[in-house]
Amino acid sequence: SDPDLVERARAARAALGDRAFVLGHHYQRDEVIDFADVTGDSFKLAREAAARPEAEFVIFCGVHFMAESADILTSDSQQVVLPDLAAGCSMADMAAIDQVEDAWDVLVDAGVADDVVPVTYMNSTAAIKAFTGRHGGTVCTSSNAHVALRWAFDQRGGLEGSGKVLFMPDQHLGRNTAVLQLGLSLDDCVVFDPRKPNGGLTTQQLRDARMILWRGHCSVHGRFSARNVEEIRAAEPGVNVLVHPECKHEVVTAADLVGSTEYIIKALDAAPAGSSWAIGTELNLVRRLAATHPELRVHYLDSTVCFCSTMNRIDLPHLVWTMESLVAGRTVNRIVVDPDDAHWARVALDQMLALPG
Ligand code: CIZ
Ligand code: SF4
Repeated sequence: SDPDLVERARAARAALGDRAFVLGHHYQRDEVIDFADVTGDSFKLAREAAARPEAEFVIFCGVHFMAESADILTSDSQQVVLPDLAAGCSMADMAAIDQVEDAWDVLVDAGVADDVVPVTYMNSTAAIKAFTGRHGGTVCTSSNAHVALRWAFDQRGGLEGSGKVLFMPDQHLGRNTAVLQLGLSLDDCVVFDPRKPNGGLTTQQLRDARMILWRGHCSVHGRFSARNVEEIRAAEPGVNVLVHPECKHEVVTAADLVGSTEYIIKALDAAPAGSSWAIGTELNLVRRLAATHPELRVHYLDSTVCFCSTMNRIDLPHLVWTMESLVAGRTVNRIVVDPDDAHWARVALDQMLALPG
């Protein structure tokens, strides 16, 4: 990157000192990660932010829903700042609160709402987390989704009972977890499409379903296919295929290992020298893993470039502008969650933190 900008970033960072804490998501560009005080997945970063009450400014290098979670978990006097407000998440945007409220009305009309416990992935707006809290559900991450689902079914008599989960917004994480970790069948899962009347489902389908999966997906992880797995196995005998659970069911079943970004990082840290890996997650992270593990053969599962375009919006110019503005006494791009939503989202986040294991 531009040496001038790097110099300006260093100067602004030094001027802010302990007043600022910079968080960097694993999918961020290297030029941004270089200035992160801590790196992590969305869950780890939200907790790191909450553990820094002395920081006046939390500069969140990630996407909008992550900055919202940081605002919910930090104190009112702390300001959470997102260096580019256009850094959204297409998956989170696939579940708008009015669509979810309408979907709940469909469940009420079908006579099944009392059986349903909502579970929302961390990758959702604060409004969806608040909806989940108001309806007695929980947030989950890709590491604890199986625990969250078991807990949700236990609220309605266990897996053998007649309870159901409304899982938002990622249909793939919901399906993969229900089928591969809870032992439900694909037939137990239906997809609720908010663009269709009644979600595109009959009342009977809603009554029979155990998992009502919101029709959302990640535009990065959703691109990998079973063919990518076949091709890398043919090209690279002995390769270990490791993918994120936001990938399609066909990809996850074809892979050798499935796990969150933190899991992927730990798996490579523990991998024997000389072993070969094909990773199905965001490209900034895979490139960094390849660079930090010269003793391994690290491949990208899909040879076509696949960054998360919104993660990539946070670049060094935006970070410099943000830090220089704060140095000059101007708070820019502050993320503030509506207090009522923040309260109920916190209820759903606290429920996740109280899950066993
Ligand atoms: O796909 C993402 O954006 C992930 C895995 C986020 C996170 O850190 O949970
Ligand atoms: Fe959203 Fe996918 Fe990008 Fe993550 S990688 S921020 S889920 S679009």
